[in-house]
Amino acid sequence: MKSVKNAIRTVAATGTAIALMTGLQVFAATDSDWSQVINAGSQSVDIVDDTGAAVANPAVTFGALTYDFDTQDGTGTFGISTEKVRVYNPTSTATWTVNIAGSATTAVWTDGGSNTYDFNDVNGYTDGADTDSVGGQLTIDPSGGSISGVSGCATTNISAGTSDAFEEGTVDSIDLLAAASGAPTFCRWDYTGASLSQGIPAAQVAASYAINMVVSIQ
Ligand SMILES: [Ca+2]
Ligand SMILES: [Ca+2]
Ligand SMILES: [Ca+2]
Repeated sequence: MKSVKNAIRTVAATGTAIALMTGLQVFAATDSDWSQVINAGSQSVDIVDDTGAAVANPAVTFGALTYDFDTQDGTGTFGISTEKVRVYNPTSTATWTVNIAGSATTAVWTDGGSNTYDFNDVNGYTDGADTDSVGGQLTIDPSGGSISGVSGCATTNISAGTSDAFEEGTVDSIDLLAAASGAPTFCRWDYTGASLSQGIPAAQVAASYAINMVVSIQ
């Protein structure tokens, strides 16, 4: 009789245990579903150094010239190993264009005083029908530059622009490089080597001149 009681107790205890386990599985979830969304970023352009760090104050120094009673041309290069144009495309859109423009269409090279010359005169070395009264014209030829993918990104369907000269109100920006349909997405590229040629008016006063140019992506 005693052993039968024990058997019943054992069955009862097992039954209780089963009921408890069933209750745990249904009501006390110990696993949780975590989620993380990664949104696409925005296409952008920056000037970076050879380590990929942003350059605080990018600059181009044209080769020094000597005063000339005639017209002459200053030359320089936009995009060098320590100041690369870096294009960021953290999106699924393949196409973009990076161009360069004056800080204003009415900008001129200036020595900070009264001496200036133009960067976008359709007449070239002499003044034409634009807002200022000085000649001068800047030509940019990106075609000989080099494009390299960052972190193994391919350069498929990415190409440098062609030579063009600024003309106030007509050519206010010049394309440096562009990605056509089929270019890689979620990638970065570096560009260097755009040739610059600035036509300077005859008898331009000897001084140190500056102008500010801006790169942007569309
Ligand atoms: Ca002008
Ligand atoms: Ca002008
Ligand atoms: Ca003018």
